Amino acid sequence: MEGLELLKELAVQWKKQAEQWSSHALQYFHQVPPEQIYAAIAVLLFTSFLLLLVRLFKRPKANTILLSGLSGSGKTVLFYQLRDGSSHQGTVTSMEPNDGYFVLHSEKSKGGKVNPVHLIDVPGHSRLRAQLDDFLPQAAGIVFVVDALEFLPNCRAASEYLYDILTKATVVRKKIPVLILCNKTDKVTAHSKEFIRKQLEKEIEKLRASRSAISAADIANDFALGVPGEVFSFSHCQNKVTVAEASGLTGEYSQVEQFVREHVKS
Ligand SMILES: Nc1nc2c(ncn2[C@@H]2O[C@H](COP(=O)(O)OP(=O)(O)OP(=O)(O)O)[C@@H](O)[C@H]2O)c(=O)[nH]1
Ligand SMILES: [Mg+2]
Repeated sequence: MEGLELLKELAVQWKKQAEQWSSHALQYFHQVPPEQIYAAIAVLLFTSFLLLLVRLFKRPKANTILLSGLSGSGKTVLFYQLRDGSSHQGTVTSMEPNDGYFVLHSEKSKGGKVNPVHLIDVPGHSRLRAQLDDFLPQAAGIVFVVDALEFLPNCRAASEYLYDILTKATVVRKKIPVLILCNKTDKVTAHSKEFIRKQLEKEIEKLRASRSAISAADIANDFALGVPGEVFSFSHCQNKVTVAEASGLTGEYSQVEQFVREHVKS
């Protein structure tokens, strides 16, 4: 019983104290000239406005996915599939990048708010490839499309292109993830992604040996690839390099969408 009494007394004391404080505060408030109150409100509004501006102009999060790879690997077919859900059969060698900002076709039916993706298909022709550099600073991920059907004759060229990408300063510094996409798996003669990964690693190992000899004199050129003294493996890269399979033509490209969604948050 005693404890209860004590509690009651405490509560009464607290109530008194609170009342005192609130009346003090009210008194003080009445004493303050209205100009000061207006000034305080103005300062408050101004700072919130500034914070809003900072938020608006903060560098936007990278939401661009680049489609790269040799000419004929199937980038443009894939671009249209991701956008429209159809392949626009009969595409020709691209001369200009396809640049689109859209909600993935497969996500259009989804209710709620879905973030659009900025997708750029960079032509594979060797003279047009340099355009990739313009887009790299905004890239959240790179899909490197490989023709799994005609892989062997193109292995060297694909490896060179991939080597260039993996040693680009922006890619290394920003650790831009790369998805090596083995395309055209609808054909039975297409090589497996494991086979392609191993061949690319072997070929890049050769390039690494020959190029590191050159770049010793020309250090500004490259970021060294791999771990010194070890045979090259994609797992040595600073950025995440993964391998996946797809068939743009027949609409099996869920692993590309997964990659896109992993790096451009919805
Ligand atoms: N069998 C098969 N053929 C494909 C597939 N994807 C693309 N192709 C064919 O490959 C050829 C080249 O496809 P594109 O998408 O134009 O190639 P690209 O990578 O855009 O080539 P560039 O624009 O020159 O860089 C076309 O004839 C396509 O029909 C696929 O998944 N399977
Ligand atoms: Mg194309």
